[in-house]
Amino acid sequence: MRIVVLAGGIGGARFLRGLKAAVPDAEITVIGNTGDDIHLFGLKVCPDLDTVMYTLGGGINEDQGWGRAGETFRVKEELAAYGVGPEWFGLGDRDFATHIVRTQMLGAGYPLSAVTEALCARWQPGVRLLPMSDDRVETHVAITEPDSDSAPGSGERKAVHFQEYWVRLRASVPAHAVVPVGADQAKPAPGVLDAIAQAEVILFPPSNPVVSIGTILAVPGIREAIADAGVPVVGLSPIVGDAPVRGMADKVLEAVGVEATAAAVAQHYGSGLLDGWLVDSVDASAVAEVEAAGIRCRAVPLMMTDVDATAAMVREALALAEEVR
Ligand code: GDP
Ligand code: FO1
Ligand code: CA
Repeated sequence: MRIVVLAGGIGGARFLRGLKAAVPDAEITVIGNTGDDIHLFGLKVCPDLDTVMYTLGGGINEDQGWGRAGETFRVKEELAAYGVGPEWFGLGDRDFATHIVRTQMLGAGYPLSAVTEALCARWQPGVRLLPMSDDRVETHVAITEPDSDSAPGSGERKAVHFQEYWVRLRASVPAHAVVPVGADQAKPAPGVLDAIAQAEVILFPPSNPVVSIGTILAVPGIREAIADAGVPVVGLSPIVGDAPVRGMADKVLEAVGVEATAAAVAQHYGSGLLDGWLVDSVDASAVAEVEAAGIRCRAVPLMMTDVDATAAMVREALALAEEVR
């Protein structure tokens, strides 16, 4: 079966591990979010692509969900000794090598899609991992800078990179707006539209609906291709019991005027895009509202506690896809 999955980082990667277990012979194409990408120390870092690649390739730090297992931070310490930051972003020594290879290849003229393929030749993730675009897209968040000891009463309104919002500020202040800078000018990467057109089913894992899947859908042509593919599109809620399982989805949903509930996220995607939606069993009362919005909905356990539980979620998603086909 040809399956296309739109993926952010941890939520997408863990879901994909369950998908590979549930459907071992599936031909899986992953369209990865690159809106979280950031240039640091002269290097291009692609957190969500790397999280998928390391998770499926067996190199992930399992407890953290991002970065490499067995990581050390010598390079970061040496940079700090030169006074070179940012100190708030934890780039490890093993991970640095990935960014060096990527940046070297980009500098030599290879597009990000070719670079990603080259990196995956080592990790063998067992899926075809495509960046959503080869063009630079960077999600920025409009905030009011919180007061600090060094800058009391600054209260400055400004835009910061999404990583700064999440990793430095831990989403501790409201997001006034979330902007995928460059998305409107970006083209889908080679292979993206073809994979969507040839898919037999399209899945939205429980990834962040704004800064992961929302960013991918903001690349002109991708949303339209999914809506026009004529195959079931089924999503799984990242919101369980009116809160994200982890991360800051509630904060960025608020910025786009969407309630942090499983039903509201389904309606945010809309019946023009989604055919089916899974909510967690604790949100069973949301099923009627989602179905009233024209999206077939079921309540099943949605906690990705281990690969077996995740594979069971995948089977429910594929069963729902067959119901709406
Ligand atoms: P990120 O890029 O690392 O933030 O990862 P994604 O965008 O792919 O996924 C983040 C989302 O995954 C968050 O909104 C979480 O609520 C959701 N998530 C994480 N673990 C689980 C889980 O076990 N079950 C469900 N339903 N959602 C989860
Ligand atoms: N997340 C953190 O919370 N703190 C970090 O220091 C951090 C470093 C980091 C380095 C490489 C990488 O690929 C991911 C990293 N992440 C870090 C995770 C990542 O930035 C975010 O979880 C996601 O992009 C949020 O959507
Ligand atoms: Ca991410």
